[in-house]
Amino acid sequence: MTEHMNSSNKKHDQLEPFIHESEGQKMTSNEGITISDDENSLTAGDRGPTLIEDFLAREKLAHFDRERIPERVVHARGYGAYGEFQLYESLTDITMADFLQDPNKKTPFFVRFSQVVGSRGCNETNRDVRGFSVKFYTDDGNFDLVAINMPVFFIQDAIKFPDLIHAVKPEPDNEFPQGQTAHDTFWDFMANNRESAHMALWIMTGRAIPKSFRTMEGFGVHTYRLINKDGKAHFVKFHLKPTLGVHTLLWDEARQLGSDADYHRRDLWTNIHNGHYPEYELAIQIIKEEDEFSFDFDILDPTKLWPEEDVPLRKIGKLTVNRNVDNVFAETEQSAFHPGNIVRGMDFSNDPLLQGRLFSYTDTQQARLGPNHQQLPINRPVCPFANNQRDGASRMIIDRGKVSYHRNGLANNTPYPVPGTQGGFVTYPSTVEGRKVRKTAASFKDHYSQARMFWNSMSDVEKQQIIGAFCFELGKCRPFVRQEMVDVLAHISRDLAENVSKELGTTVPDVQESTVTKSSPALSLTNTIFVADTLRVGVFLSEGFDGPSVKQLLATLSTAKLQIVIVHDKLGTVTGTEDVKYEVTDSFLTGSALTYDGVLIVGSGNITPYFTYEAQKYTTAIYNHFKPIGTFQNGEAVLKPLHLTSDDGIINDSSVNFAEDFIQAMAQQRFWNRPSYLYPASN
Ligand code: HDE
Repeated sequence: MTEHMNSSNKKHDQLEPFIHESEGQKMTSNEGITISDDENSLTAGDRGPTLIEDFLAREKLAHFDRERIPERVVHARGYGAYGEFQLYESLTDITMADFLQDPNKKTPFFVRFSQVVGSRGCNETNRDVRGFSVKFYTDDGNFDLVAINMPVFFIQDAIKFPDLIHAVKPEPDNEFPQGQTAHDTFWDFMANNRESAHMALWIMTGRAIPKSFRTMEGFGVHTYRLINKDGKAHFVKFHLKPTLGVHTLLWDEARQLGSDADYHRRDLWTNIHNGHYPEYELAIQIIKEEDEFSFDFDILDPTKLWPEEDVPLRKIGKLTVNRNVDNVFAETEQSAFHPGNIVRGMDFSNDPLLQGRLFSYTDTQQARLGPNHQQLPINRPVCPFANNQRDGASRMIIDRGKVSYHRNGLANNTPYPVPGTQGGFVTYPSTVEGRKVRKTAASFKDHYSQARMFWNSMSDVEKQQIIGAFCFELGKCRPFVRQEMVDVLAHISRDLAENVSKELGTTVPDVQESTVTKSSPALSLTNTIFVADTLRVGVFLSEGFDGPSVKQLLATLSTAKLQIVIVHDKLGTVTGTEDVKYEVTDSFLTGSALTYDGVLIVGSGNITPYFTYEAQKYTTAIYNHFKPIGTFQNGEAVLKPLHLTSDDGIINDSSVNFAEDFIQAMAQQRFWNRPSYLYPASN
């Protein structure tokens, strides 16, 4: 039994026999031969050559030589975990999908978060779209929601995907930059493929530099269909909404935090390990089939979103991520997702991007993992499976019997197909008509209206971040490419193009900007959820602090679900009056100001000059990144000499409800009224 064993979870039960423990075992070869010496190769004489007959050394080295498999061509760097999904209310009205019927049923899932561009070892705080793939192990087969953290995509037709990826990957002649979009070929692609104008804005927001996987939304992007038992279909889009809200880094923070390449996986693993299970609500937007043409955009176009104000979200259940993997290679690296993995009660739409994906994913898994990848423990369905497919590399199951064909008499014509009326998967009989053509539908040709709606929906701070991001990204490109992209921006918003141009030395062409005035408040992160749960408070504790009052304060903060990080001059323990002691989590040397969501400076009678110097350095960084600062007892003495120009988000213990006020400030997370020099446009 592993520490994860939970017998009510079918996936955990299924994995259990595959879990292999080496600890406490005698050492053997893969063939089971007991090994007596694992440090010396077999040689002819003490100083002689190694003998080829050394089957033990050969086996060990040959296996090592094959330890790596090809990384995913996109989304190579990713991190996964398990969880359980539970429905809020039955969706029988719109789908037959087995896992969407019974609110009492728990469906296990595996989730993999990823970055699109970088290779497996790239930095996790790079600006990039994030993948959010979920494999639901339903009782009726696997459903994969292969989503990203943005609701739209760069292109409309799958045939352009290799071009997009060639443009965004490191440039082929010199192979840099790694895992980033700030280079010529990417922006040259964006400028010359105008359908990407909307996505260009999304990737310049904080969403492309998420604070953590725990505070990231997921979007299925494409239009799918749900079908009920009467055969009635609805168009739907899938959403995943984190219960902690959507929170992002600032660009300057992302760059500094990048000194830890594992920033996001460390956060996810640690929080799951500590029992702070990330949660996401699964939501759908529904459009009736008869309303397919009622919108000012084509609902099949993946560069368009369905404004939530027009097509409301229906929250249908919750995903709780509650178990780390035992082995990243076996589970996360070998996981294989595919948007074509749908279950009875679902179907695709004609979205041309989705249609192309339906080919690409199985194909890529064949290349990466081989023809039997569905049999790997991580990918197996938890329901029974049987068919006449046989053999191939690394077959894991042993197919018993002579018969591997349909129709047969020898096995009583089994395995047998099940009619749609009795549980078999049936394709929705949508009408298809038209001549074979290679062309973009006229309804797919408006590239600027939703981009403008998105721009209109941003707060001033968000607009500033978008401008700053364009200045950085295009600033890394040659002047020709900068100008190409400013031309695109001018079609969306003249204001945006002018602000970016000021920094880049480009000129704004005289083109008609979009006249769309509509905005969608749901798109602005000022309207996300703000809670204190799991936020990290760096508590700067100096030797000799007032024991009882600090103990009481920290207990209150913990009750509010804040995570306390004790920071001190050095590791070990820090002791206050009445012998109250705390184990130090971070010293000023091992910690990093930007990993705290806020700080609490606790003074004492004997603050050392080193403590003052470091605490002030940390606090300045916290202040410049708009995060809350609390001072307790004479912690104020550390803060005062900094002469901070705004006291917005700075709480001192003269406040009557100090603990509550500080908790509330933590929940607010950023105080934008402070002066900012983070972006050129803010000067
Ligand atoms: Fe993917 N994509 N993609 N993609 N994608 C892959 O499959 C592809 C697209 C997405 O965690 C690959 O197993 C094409 C949209 C995620 O393992 C590959 C097109 C969306 C992941 C592939 C798209 C995605 C992938 C690479 C254009 C959001 C990570 C390795 C039609 C809705 C899955 C692999 C994981 C991975 C192809 C566009 C999301 C090559 C051809 C749109 C989250 O098959």
